[in-house]
Amino acid sequence: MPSALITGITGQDGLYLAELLLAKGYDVHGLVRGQNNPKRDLVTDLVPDVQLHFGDLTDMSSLIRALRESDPDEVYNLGAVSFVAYSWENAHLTTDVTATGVLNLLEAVRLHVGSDVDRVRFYQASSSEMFGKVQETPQHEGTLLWPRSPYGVAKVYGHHMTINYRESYGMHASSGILFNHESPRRGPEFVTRKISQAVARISLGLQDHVLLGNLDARRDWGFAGDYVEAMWLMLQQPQADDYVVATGETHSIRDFLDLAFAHVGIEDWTPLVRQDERFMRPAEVDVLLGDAGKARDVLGWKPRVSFPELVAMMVEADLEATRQGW
Ligand code: NDP
Ligand code: GDR
Repeated sequence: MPSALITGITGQDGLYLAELLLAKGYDVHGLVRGQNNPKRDLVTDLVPDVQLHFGDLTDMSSLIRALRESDPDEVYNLGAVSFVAYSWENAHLTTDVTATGVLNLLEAVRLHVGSDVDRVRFYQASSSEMFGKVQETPQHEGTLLWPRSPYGVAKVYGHHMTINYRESYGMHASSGILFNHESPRRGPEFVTRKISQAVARISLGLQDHVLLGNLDARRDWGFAGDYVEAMWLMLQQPQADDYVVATGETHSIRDFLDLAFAHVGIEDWTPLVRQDERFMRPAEVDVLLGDAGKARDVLGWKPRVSFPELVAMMVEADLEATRQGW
C-alpha cells in the first residue's frame, strides 16, 4: 500500500487530496499544527481514515518526527499562510511558514531518506501569485516571476528551493504552479466563498449587502477537486518537473458576481455590493491566465468543472448550509 504525508491537511486542498489518495488505496497521513486546532475535527469527520501527526512547518524536528512516524512514499507540502491580504499584515510569519517552511520540509525529507534519494517523492504547492505583475499572457512554466505580495515572494522562494533540491540532490521534487482553485470548502476569507456565502444569505433575507474590494481583478478559477488530481499525477511521473495547472479562462470578480446572483434570480446586484477600501490591496495582481498545455500533454490532465458550474456549486452549497444553519 503506498503511503503519503500531507501538510495542510486541514485546508481546502488537503481534504480533497486526502479523499483522492484514500480512494486510490493509499495509507494517508496528515500534519496538524497547534495545541487544540479546531479544524482537526473537520478532518476526522470528513476523512476518518487519515492518521494525524502533530507538527508545524516552522519546527523542523516535528517534521522529522512526522516523517519517521508515517514513513511516506510521497510528501505533499500544502501547508502555508495562504491568504495574500494577510501576508502584508504578517510578512515575517508568512516568510517563516510559506518560504522557510518549504526549506525545513525539504531538508527533513533529505535527512530522512539519507542516500536513498528515490525513497520519497515531494510535491510543492507553488502558486500563480508568483507571476504577480505578469510579464506575458498567458503565463506558463517559463514566464518571468514578478511577485506582488509577501505571500508571492515567499512562494517564489519555496518554488526555487524545490527546484534546487531536485538539481542538487537528485530528489524527485515537483512544483505545481496552481492557479486559483475554489470549492464549497474554500475559506470564507477568499473572494469567491465570501461572495457565495453572501449571495446565499442575501437571497434568504439574512443579509442586505456585501463589502468587497477591487471588482476588476481577473483570475483563472478552477475547481479544487480537479486540481488535486494534477498534484498526484506529477508524483507518478518518472522525472520530477514543474507544471502550470489552470483552466485557460480568465474572469473578473464582476463575472463571478453576475453568475452567483443570477443563480438566486437576482439580475442587478449593484445595490447589494459596496466597495470598501479595507479590502483593497497595497499592490494588486490585476489579471492571471494560465497555459496548462504542459500538464495536458505530459500528465494527461484537464479540468472537468467549468466556471459557471463552479459558481453554481458554491452558491448551492452555501444555500444548503445556510438553510440548515451550519
Ligand atoms: P488553505 O488556506 O485552505 O490551507 C492552508 C493549510 O496550511 C491549512 O491546513 C493550515 O493549517 C496549514 N498551515 C498554516 N500554517 C501552518 C504551519 N505553520 N505549519 C503547518 N501547516 C500550516 O489553503 P489551500 O488548501 O487553498 O491551499 C493549499 C496550498 O496550495 C497552500 O500552500 C496555498 O498557498 C497553495 N495554493 C493554493 C491555491 C488555491 O487557489 N487554493 C493556488 C495556488 C497555491 P490550519 O488549519 O491549522 O491553519
Ligand atoms: P488570491 O485570492 O489573492 O488570488 O489568492 P482572493 O480570493 O483572496 O482574491 C482574489 C481577487 O479578489 C479581489 N477581491 C477580494 N479578495 C478578497 N479576499 N476579499 C474581498 O473582499 C475582495 N474584493 C476583491 C482581490 O483583490 C484579488 O484580486 C488565492 C489564494 O488561494 C492563494 O493562496 C493562491 O496562491 C492564489 O489564490 C492563486
